[in-house]
Order: sequence, then structure tokens, then C-alpha cells
Amino acid sequence: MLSSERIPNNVDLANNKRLQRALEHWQPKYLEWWQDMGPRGFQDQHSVYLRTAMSVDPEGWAHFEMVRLPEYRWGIFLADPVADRRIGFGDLYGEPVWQEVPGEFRNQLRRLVVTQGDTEPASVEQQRELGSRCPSLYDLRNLFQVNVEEGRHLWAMVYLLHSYFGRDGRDEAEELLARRSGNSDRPRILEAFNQPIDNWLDFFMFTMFTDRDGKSQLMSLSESSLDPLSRTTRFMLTEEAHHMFVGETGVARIIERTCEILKASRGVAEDVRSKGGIDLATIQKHLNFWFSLSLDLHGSEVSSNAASYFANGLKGRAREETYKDHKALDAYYPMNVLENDRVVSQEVPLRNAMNEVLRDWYVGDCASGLGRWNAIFERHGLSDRLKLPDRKFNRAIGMYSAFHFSPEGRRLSNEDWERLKDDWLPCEDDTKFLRSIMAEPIFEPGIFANYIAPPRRGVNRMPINFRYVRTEE
Ligand code: BYC
Ligand code: FE
Ligand code: FE
Repeated sequence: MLSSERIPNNVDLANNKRLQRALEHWQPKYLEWWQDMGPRGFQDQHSVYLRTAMSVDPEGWAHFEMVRLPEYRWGIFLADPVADRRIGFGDLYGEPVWQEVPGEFRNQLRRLVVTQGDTEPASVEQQRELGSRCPSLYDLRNLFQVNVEEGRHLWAMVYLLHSYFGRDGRDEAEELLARRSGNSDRPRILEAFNQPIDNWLDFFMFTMFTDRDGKSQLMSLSESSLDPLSRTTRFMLTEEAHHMFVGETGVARIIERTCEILKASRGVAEDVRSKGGIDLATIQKHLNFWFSLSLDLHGSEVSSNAASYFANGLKGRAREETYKDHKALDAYYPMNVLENDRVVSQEVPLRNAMNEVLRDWYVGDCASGLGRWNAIFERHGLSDRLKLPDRKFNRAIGMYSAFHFSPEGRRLSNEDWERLKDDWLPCEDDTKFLRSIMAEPIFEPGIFANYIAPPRRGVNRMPINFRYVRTEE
């Protein structure tokens, strides 16, 4: 019997026999997957200082304790309902939201839920080797906090599949545990989630840029007319903020350290690597990689899928309430498009441009984060800056994917691209270097790898040198 003690929830699990039965079948498979694909080497002999969501109110967050990873209590939470909530956009604007899935939208909704759900276990799989190369116990704990919360996000989507999509939903829930990141036979659905993340610079860039796609997609799903989807994703967003915090401060602390090394060597960039820091060029390349891949996650610029999601009220714009026109029927969106190899501005029917609208929001959100990173150089009196590459750079989805562009957005021949791409994207040499400075994990409390500055404060007001991850005797 699954108890509320094991599965903290606010969906009345104790009295929901149908959900109980479905989860009783699924949960053991989940735990098996977590053992096989969750953090390697930290499953049974370690306890971790983790936050567990116990309820959706602010106090529900204050629950911290030392737990073994497989014993984490993955809960099921919906944000509080909004009274008399109405459909906020699309053809059905103003009608009451749905508490059940309308038959005509069932396939589309299932596809959105499955795509969202697939990313969550994928990221855990991608990150599973990082523990053995951690820069500190503090960072190791943050990695595991992110991992268990992505596990919980999978639970959130599986809850929807089991509760609202019947037999197909149950099948999809099993498939979510069967696909594997990077596997050529059964890959994860979206490309960014098939890329390896085997060093900590990749991890921090991923949580900065790819988890931020999580933020923009969850914001648009939280506008959905399917109320349980809206409420589930709204609660997930509170956890997403922490993932981006881990990424943004992780990179910030690397930059901080790089600045210190640069100043000590009077600004000679070549010295950074030899002193065990991460040089700016390498940081910029990893930024270029994860940013461009995360742009792809927003789909094609012009998309009939996106138009149809919007028309049907399934997926809206981030902060839909801030727009005036919620039908977007006669409106157009100015967009740069390629015409005979040239970039020209064109008006695209707004509904078809919804992926691009969200991408624009995303780029703006990334740019603010970048501003905070660049302030670190400024504070150190250095003129170096990081940049977001042009959105045409290194794309594999959408209209720019057929051509090559430089980070400044200049069109390149295939030959030029092949010749120059290692200057812009991580190459074998960079990966080798990063692996060399991350060869050994640091498990001593309060000690940090040479390439990263300590954080400003510890977790939950604990000291920085707290033993956040413990080996059990
Ligand atoms: N890779 O009209 P188009 C997160 C496919 S991250 C591979 O452009 P559409 C997290 C597409 O499926 C948030 N394939 O795209 C972060 C379609 O296939 P079909 C994840 C791709 O339908 C970190 C075709 O290309 N959530 O939570 O508008 C850690 C043309 O489609 C990709 C969501 O994504 C790609 N990148 O789809 C943990 C929300 N992009 O129909 C977690 C749910 C497109 O030709 N998903 N394709 O077979 C959606 O809303 C939409 O499916 C997409 C774009 C935004 C992904
Ligand atoms: Fe997530
Ligand atoms: Fe996340």
C-alpha cells in the first residue's frame, strides 16, 4: 500500500484508489530506474542534506534532512486552484477551464505531457557520472537536489498520465522509464537531452540555459486550459528557480575564480589554464553550445503545431495575462526569415509564430543572467565580457538549421564552418582539459576545487563547510 508518508501529496492519494493502483505498479519500476540510472556511486552508502517538498505553502519548503537518495520522498503536488479560472487564450477564450481532458485534444495534450515528462529523467541520466568529479560537497549536494527534483517532475507528469489519460497514459508512463538519454535505439525525445554532461562546466551551463527552457515551457504550460496541467506546472516552476540558481551561481563562481587568476597573471589569458582555472574562451564555447541547443528546444520559428496548441488553449504564452489580444487571430509577428539565402524581416501570422514568441522571451531572460555574469568582470576591473551567440548560430531545428552561421550571425560556407567551429564550440581538447582538472572529486567539507570560488553562503543557513553529503560507516 502506498502511504502519504512515502509519497507526500495534496491530490488525496489516500482516497484515490485508481491512482493508488496505477502508482503501485509504476513506482517499483521508477525505483529500479533510479537505481540503474540515477547518480552513480551515491545510492546506498551516502546520505545527502536534501530539501523535500511536503506541501505547496511556503513552509512546506523548509523541510531539510539527511536522506539516502533512493529513500527520497518524491511527492505529487498541484499548486492551489484559482477560483473560477477561465481559459485565457485561443478560440475558447473565456470559457471555464477543464478538469478532464476533452476527447478532441487528447492526443495533443498527451504529446505535450509526454515531451515534458521525457526531459526530466533524461537530465538525471545525463548527469549521473558527475558525482565522482565534484568540486565540493556543497556542489555535490546541489547536484543531487536538482536530480531528485527532476525525478519529482517526472512523477508530476506521470501523475497526469495516470489520472487523465487512461490506458494510453499508463503505457506512456512506462515508456518514460524505458527511453535512455543518448541511446541510439531508444533515445530521449528532444535533442538537448541526448547530449552527455560529463563535466561540471557543462552541468552549470545546462542548468543555466536548458533548465531555463524548462522555465519558459513550464510557464507556457501553466497557462493551459487543462487545469491539472496548469496547477502541476505552476508548482514545478518553484523548483525550477533553484536549478537555474545552481547554474547561474556555478558559472558565476567559475568566472570569479578565473578573474582572480587573470589578475594574478596580469591579464594574460594563456596563463589561466596552466594555473588550473577555466579560461574565458572555454567558458564562452560551453555557453555557445548549451544556449544554441536550448534555442532548438523551443521548436521551429514557424510552426503549425504551435498555432494549433494556441488555438485549442493547450499551451499559451508566458504571462499570457500581460497581453491584450488573447485570440491572436488577425495579428502578425515580425520575424527574421531566410529568403533566397538572405535574412529578411517578414510578418508571420502570430499563432504560427508562438514558438518564436516564447524563444524571444527566453533570450531576454538569458540576457539578464548574462548581465549578472558580466558584472563580475566589471567588478574586477577587467574588460572581458561573455556574449550570447546570434540565434542563427549552430541550430539543428528550424529554418536556420540548413545553413551555417558564425556566433555573430554571419552566413558561412561549409568549409569555413568546418575550419572554424572548434573555435566556437567545445572540442576534444577542451573536454580533455576539463576532465583533467576535474579528475578527482573533492569530498572535504569547506574545500573547493581550484577552478571555482566558494559560494557566498551555505544551504539553508548551514555553514559552507557543513558536511552536506555523508558516507555511512
Ligand atoms: N529535438 O513545430 P515544431 C525541461 C520536433 S525543458 C528534437 O518545430 P513543436 C527540463 C517536433 O517534435 C522543457 N525534435 O515543434 C530542462 C516536431 O516533430 P514531428 C521541456 C524536436 O511541435 C532541464 C518537429 O520537430 N518541455 O523541462 O512546436 C532539465 C517540428 O516541430 C525538437 C517541453 O518541451 C528538438 N529540440 O515542438 C530537466 C514542453 N524540437 O511532429 C527538464 C512540451 C522540435 O515532426 N513540448 N522537434 O514528429 C512542446 O511544447 C513542443 O513539443 C516543443 C516544440 C516546444 C518541444
Ligand atoms: Fe524539471
Ligand atoms: Fe529543472
